[in-house]
Amino acid sequence: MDNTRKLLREIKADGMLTASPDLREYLTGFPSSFGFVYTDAQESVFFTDPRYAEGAKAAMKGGFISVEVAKSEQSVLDYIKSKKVKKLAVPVSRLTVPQYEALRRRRFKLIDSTPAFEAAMSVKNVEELVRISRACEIAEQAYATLLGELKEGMTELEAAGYLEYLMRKCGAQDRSFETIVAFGKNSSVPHHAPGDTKLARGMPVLIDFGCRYGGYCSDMTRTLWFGGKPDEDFCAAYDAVYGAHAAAADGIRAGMSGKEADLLARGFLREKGLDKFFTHSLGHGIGINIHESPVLGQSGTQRLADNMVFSIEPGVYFEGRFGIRIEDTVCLKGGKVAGFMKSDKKLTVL
Ligand SMILES: [Mn+2]
Repeated sequence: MDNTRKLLREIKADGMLTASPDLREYLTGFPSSFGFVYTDAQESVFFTDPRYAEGAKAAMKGGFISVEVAKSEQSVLDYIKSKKVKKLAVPVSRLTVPQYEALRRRRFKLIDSTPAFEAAMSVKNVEELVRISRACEIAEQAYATLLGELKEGMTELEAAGYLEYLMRKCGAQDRSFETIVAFGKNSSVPHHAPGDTKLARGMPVLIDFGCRYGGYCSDMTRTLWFGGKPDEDFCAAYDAVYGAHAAAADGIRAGMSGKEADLLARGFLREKGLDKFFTHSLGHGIGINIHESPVLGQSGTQRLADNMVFSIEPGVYFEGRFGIRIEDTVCLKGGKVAGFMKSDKKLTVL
């Protein structure tokens, strides 16, 4: 993948310099922990260090981007200065203070490239959609296997570790964020850190997880009931969250703002008197980053468009008792929501 020229066209600058790992990966398709991508009308150069040079050369062979070993950040800036670049686009909010100072000292006129990156990255191309779809498939496959393996006495950490192992076994390169497994009342903390709580009969189980495939993330949450018959309060709350998920999935249209999308689920929960327990946003964009544009929440001003990928994840949380969240990764196609995920969202009782 080479998105360097596409980005430069959108940013009216003489040159563009990018050092953030996620933005660099978006530009080059190549993951690395160190490097700079420089692009102008004539060339794109990926400056990196010897740990990545060989891999990068192989990955970008035949493409527009050339690979050079950089001696230092200063030498990269000197190179750009030697090309008489005046207006230089950089992701301003990602710069460190020393980086900013170094750019100022060389008297570049800085243009912020962040908005162009966010807009471009939120709309996926066919290759990106294929990778996300596979990341979703792997997550679902691993989850289906895990369900058969959940046993009384198993700890949250054990279940989280096993799910991560299953995703890798199915071909994931990594998890997309720290897996959340919450047993019993721990589920009332939306981002509970798994610990040594043991699974017992008569407990809700909340699992929020995802994996990375070809650099792209999936994100999924299921809440199930383990052992015996779930109590009435839990079932009623589950139905409400399930309904809120369906209201959003059926109602979201291209052209809506993220705030309007969020209100579909929030309004549904309000009718049930549960909106005050829905303490987070409806969803977030998913791509190279597990959280990116667009925001589907009260502050979401960006309009939703075809080929955007985001989560739909309404939830309700009752402190000290239990929490429920149901989350799918979805894409907008033909103006409507098209799901990547096929696994059942109805209440599973094990
Ligand atoms: Mn999520």
